[in-house]
Amino acid sequence: MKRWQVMKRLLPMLAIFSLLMAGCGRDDLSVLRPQGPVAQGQFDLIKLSISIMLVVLVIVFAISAYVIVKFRRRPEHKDMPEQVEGNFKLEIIWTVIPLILVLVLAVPTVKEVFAFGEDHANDKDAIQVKVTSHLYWWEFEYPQFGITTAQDLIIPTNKNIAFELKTADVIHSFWVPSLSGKMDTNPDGTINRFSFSAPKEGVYRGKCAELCGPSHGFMEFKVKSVSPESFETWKTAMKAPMVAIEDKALAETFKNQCLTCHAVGDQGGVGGPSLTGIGSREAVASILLNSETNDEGNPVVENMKEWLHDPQSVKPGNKMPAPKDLGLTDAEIDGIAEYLANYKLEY
Ligand code: HEC
Ligand SMILES: [Cu+2]
Repeated sequence: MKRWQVMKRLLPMLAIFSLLMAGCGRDDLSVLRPQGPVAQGQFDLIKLSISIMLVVLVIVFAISAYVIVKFRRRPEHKDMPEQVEGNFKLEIIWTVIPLILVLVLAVPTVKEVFAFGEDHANDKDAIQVKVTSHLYWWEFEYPQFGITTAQDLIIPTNKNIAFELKTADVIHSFWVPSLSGKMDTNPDGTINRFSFSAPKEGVYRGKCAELCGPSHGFMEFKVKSVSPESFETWKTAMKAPMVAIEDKALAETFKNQCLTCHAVGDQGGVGGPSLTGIGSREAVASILLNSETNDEGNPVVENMKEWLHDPQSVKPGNKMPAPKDLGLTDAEIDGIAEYLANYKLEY
């Protein structure tokens, strides 16, 4: 193949790669903009190892460039150059230097790994959160408060959050890039623990980081760090009784067809994400972002309708039956969508 033909094939690939990499630069999904102490420690490690590598790279390249220029073959060089075998001093130097570098890397790495795995499970002051991953959604249980929610993990700014991770089906991985590294959720009753904190108020996006099925890429969640006062208000609001649908017939349909799997307030069952206060979540089904502006009016209602009219087109392979297959009419679906979108929690 001629050189330009190779280039013709390589260029589009490079273009696609740069586009893909540009996608990794999202502010709220970046390891390079740490927002908490755990992520900061890990970012410092990245910087340390890259600096060491850069120094080694520059020195090695400088020496080889010097040697290539200085000792290159000249026209007057007719004889075989002197052959050298071994140099004790040099060999010691190039064994000891990497050893020192490895030590410089190892000490903070081990320290950081242990800090990451630090177990706050018995820390009375930490907030305990049991995370259960499901194809394709996240469940968050707060055993200290008797609260279970989904998709948006609400935490106070001033506490360590002690996680206990498990899965309801296959392996997933819990990852909030700006707050900490990844932690797998393993089947067979294995429980993984770790902790982090988010001292600044804000919304941090999380992703499943372990390929788990066709909608893996849509398996997002959000960590919402709020002031301690807001957290208290949120806790109370979560425990309030369910706000029912006004229309009696629609309320009955909702109860029979939806509350079998979903909990709302003090009502409902298990198998699907809790819908309590879903109107104030960051997204519907974790991926239809409610913050994105939308010409058709209230984005929460639009997203809710989009999801309820055809959940499979939003998240292929997800485990929610389409409401129209449950026998709901379009008008009923729209009514429930309005109700859920306006089911908000003040906090
Ligand atoms: C068989 C159990 C089941 C039934 C019945 C069911 N759902 Fe779901 N629902 C799910 C599951 C599982 C999900 C999570 C889908 C995902 O994100 O992967 C879900 C997700 C949702 C979501 C998005 C939640 C979020 O976290 O943003 C809404 C809204 C919802 N369901 C509403 C309804 C309504 C309304 C009905 C009744 C018409 C209903 N569901 C019936 C299982 C069910
Ligand atoms: Cu996944």
